[in-house]
Amino acid sequence: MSVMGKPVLYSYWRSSCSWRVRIALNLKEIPYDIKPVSLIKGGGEQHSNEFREINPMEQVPALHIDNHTLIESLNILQYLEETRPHRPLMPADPVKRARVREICEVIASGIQPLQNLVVLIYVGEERKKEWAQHWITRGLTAVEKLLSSSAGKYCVGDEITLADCCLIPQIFNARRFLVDLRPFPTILRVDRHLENHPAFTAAHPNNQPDCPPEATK
Ligand code: GSH
Repeated sequence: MSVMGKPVLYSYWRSSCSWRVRIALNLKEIPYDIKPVSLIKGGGEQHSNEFREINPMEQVPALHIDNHTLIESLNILQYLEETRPHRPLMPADPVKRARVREICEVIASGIQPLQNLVVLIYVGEERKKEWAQHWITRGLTAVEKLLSSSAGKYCVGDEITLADCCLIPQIFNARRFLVDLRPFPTILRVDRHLENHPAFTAAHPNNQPDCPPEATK
């Protein structure tokens, strides 16, 4: 008999990388518990000795699942896809799969790391907004170009894929840093199609147990 309990997601409410995984868990209807890790409190719980044992990169998310603890959001998404294929988030067609992966990579490697908390602290309070706007705009310009040939209702065709799990949190971050999104009509169209989707809404930062009440006002 299996003694495996519910998966536990180490997550921070406003973390776009945690949000990617929350969306996929919701879309696949996998029940999970959240263990909040505050990236702020006391200089950041991600830097504690206890959390460093979970993720030596001192970042969220981490997912405890099937008696293993996994780190790196794209790796986690892929594991979920391989072990829980019942609600696929990758297309069957190899070219479309490659399109999904390239959008995920551009966001996960080319945009998000440059707006990460450790990086913004290093850049400094004075320059951080301009810095984040510059790199997010540059990255979304590439994403818009990719979507102009791949998107239907969603990032790649008319089925929700892992690319959408990565894009929606990145749009939230763009808005947070007051990036002008008007040059990105395809990105905005995909966003509109997903803004009221229950799996995305439930994963939204404002609906997380560790979201501070003042953030939703
Ligand atoms: N490549 C990692 C992934 O995709 O999981 C990046 C994870 C990451 O950057 N997480 C951010 C974090 O924990 C939140 S979205 N930052 C902590 C810090 O900057 O101190």
